[in-house]
Amino acid sequence: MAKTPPRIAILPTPGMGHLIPLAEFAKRLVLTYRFSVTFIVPTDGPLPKAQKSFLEALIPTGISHLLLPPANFDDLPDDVRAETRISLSVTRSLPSLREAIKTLVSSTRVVALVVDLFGTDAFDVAKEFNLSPFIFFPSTAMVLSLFLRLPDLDGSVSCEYRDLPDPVQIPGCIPVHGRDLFDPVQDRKNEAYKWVLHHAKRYRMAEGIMVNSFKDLECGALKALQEEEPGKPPVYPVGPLIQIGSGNDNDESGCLTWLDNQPRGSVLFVSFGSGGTLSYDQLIELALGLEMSEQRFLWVVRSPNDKIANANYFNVHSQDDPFVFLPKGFLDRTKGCGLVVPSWAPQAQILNHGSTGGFLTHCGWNSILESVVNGIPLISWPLYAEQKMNAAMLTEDIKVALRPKVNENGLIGRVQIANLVKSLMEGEEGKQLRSRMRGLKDAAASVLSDNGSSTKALAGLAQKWKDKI
Ligand code: UPG
Repeated sequence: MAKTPPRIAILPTPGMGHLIPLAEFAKRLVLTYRFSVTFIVPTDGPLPKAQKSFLEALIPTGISHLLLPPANFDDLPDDVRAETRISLSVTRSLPSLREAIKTLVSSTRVVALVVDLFGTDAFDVAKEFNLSPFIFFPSTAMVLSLFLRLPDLDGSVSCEYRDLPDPVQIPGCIPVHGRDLFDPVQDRKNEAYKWVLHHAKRYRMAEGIMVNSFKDLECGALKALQEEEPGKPPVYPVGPLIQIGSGNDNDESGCLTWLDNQPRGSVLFVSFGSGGTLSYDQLIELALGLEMSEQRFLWVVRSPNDKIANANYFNVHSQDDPFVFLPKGFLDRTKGCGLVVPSWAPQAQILNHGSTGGFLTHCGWNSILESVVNGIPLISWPLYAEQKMNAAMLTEDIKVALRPKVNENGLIGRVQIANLVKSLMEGEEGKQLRSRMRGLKDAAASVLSDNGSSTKALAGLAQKWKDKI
């Protein structure tokens, strides 16, 4: 047993947006620092195909996984919020997690249990087995800072945060209006808020928090997070950790071949992440706006949902054939200049392709980091979770995105979409955003180089874990 490499156990909560950066983190632990890594995955039934094939593709890199028996959610109402469901996927799996870790520690030296933003209940099990509890935070330093401040904010504010007259000041960040704070804090009576607050209070139990960001992107927020304070865990900025080629993606939809035949920097990529959906009316406006812009585009489309914006969060595949919802004749009229693909596309490769020149994004943090690493300027179209905070940072702080405004009908109209797309792809403003993005691209390469700050942060963490053996 003494000769086997030390093992890190990782507990991802549901969602590709959590699994993807955790997998990149795990790859570095295995390839550079010679740890073994096991993902212990909570489930609520058979694993969605995208997650299953993603985890299977990690096996050859030396990252194993085991699926916990499904947690039962039959008692949950249909409108339960994602954060509640995600948190319950962990609490309801604690007995099986305990058994899984018991088996793991009987055959290898497990050093730490890493959870993501909603997994802190697993710390109780970590303690039982003397494993160091750590958090991998897959979003921004700004949102992490808000999590750490939330218990104080909860104690000092009595109204809804959106009714506060002044913006909320998160240390080292641009001021954010209460209505733009992340979704689950928008209704303090909802269970989702209680869960977020519960996790926020437990963040201080962690021995350290890894955040997928870097100093040139979030200088103020990271500086404030790294100031020592009694009870605050050390913060390790290890980003940008992004998927380079998505191991399990092939070019089934023909996106990459299509891009090969387009002029350099000419295509706008349009995607709302792994689970984002638009209403029917908004889908029509977007389609007609893209058409009116007369720019080339590659759009990953899902069938609309008029009730919620994250209808596909737990299963990325479109509920119905999305093409039947597009405006009549749209596909014929845009043939040649636009490509529309259903549900899922190899995003990492698309953003890395020379023909891609802009990205209309829902502002999921992985999507933003993938754009930064490739120097691609953005149109920010936040939908849910913390995406409005991310959009505020992109447009008001680092200034690498254009942000559309919602009209009196609650929609982003076709004319505005067309104008913004033109402006991003061929206007003066687009040039300035692109140039700032290229600066960030260089900075990202630099922090990940041998002597870069993110490499050093990860090396420090790895050493800390090795010292425990
Ligand atoms: N992706 C693909 N193909 C697709 C769609 C997505 O490869 O067709 C990949 C994409 O490259 C990225 C990931 O899936 O790596 C999506 O991640 P992200 O952009 O962060 O979006 P979400 O999946 O929506 O991520 C959730 C939250 C988001 C948050 C993120 C990290 O919705 O708000 O920032 O998790 O916490």
